[in-house]
Amino acid sequence: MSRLRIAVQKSGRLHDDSVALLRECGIDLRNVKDRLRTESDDFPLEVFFLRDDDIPQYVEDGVADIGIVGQNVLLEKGRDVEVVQELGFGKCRLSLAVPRSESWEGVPSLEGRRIATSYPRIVGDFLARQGVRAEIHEISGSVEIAPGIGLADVVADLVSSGGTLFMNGLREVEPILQSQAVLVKNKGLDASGQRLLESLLFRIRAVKRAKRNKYVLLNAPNDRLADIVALLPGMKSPTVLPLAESGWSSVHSVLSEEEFWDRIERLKAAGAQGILVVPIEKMVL
Ligand code: PRT
Ligand code: ZN
Repeated sequence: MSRLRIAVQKSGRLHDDSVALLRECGIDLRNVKDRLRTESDDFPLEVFFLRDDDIPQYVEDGVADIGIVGQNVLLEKGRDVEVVQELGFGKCRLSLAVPRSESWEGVPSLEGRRIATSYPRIVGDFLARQGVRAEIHEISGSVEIAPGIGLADVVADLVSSGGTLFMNGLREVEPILQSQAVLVKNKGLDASGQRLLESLLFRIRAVKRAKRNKYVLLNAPNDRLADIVALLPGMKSPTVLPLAESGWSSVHSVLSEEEFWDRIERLKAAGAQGILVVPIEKMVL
């Protein structure tokens, strides 16, 4: 295989983040606007721009070797592809929502009711697991208007901020699925394709890790150094360098997003001063 072929959404909510991720991996793409395909000069990658609904099938059929698609679409299409990496963008949930004026008595109360959704398979499986029989009406867009026009009693739709449901007089009552964009691969990818995928994954993981972490520099009085260093994990261990002013050191380390604020407060309390926090572009372990 000379080039790895990746399927990416042509336009829509996943397009920009997908292209940005490839660019952050050092893969420059020429002319992504209004194109059906493009190639990269600096990585053996060919990009197909498609509707997200078609991506699972293209990857299953091997027309594309890999693809970026939402877990919601992947589950709905039920295609036989392998998820190789969660990408952390395109986050949303598929949720049940009812008109705000109505009470909610739980999933069993859906028995015999009409549910409008673009995700009949996921919703159907969810109801079957709960032993509830309801009428699923598949509609391809503007699901949120279905109760207002008398088409359904309840909707199951994607939600991120909740603004769309709110504006349509609906209330989110039950999450069915949490979703984000994932990288999928064709299960029969050959050895050279697999090598290219590994190299792409190596870059993606370095970019993702870097985003989750910050580089921290601070000044520490030497008599407090032991306490301060103990608060900083670092990639191996923190770097400690003497400052020009005697009795002081500069300490450099890496902190993850989750522990960040807690550690910064404890570092200050332990005597750290002049704390600088800097973004990291790539992080290779
Ligand atoms: O043309 P194509 O078929 O490729 O695109 P599309 O119109 O089918 O999909 P698109 O671009 O809208 O979404 C692509 C993917 O983005 C989805 O499959 C999800 O994986 C992911 N995603 C993340 C979302 C949302 N967030 C989202 N909020 N997809 C859709 N929405 C819609 C939702 O359907 C509702 O209409 O946004 C509205 C709700 O948003 P809030 O913020 O008001 O709650
Ligand atoms: Zn779509």
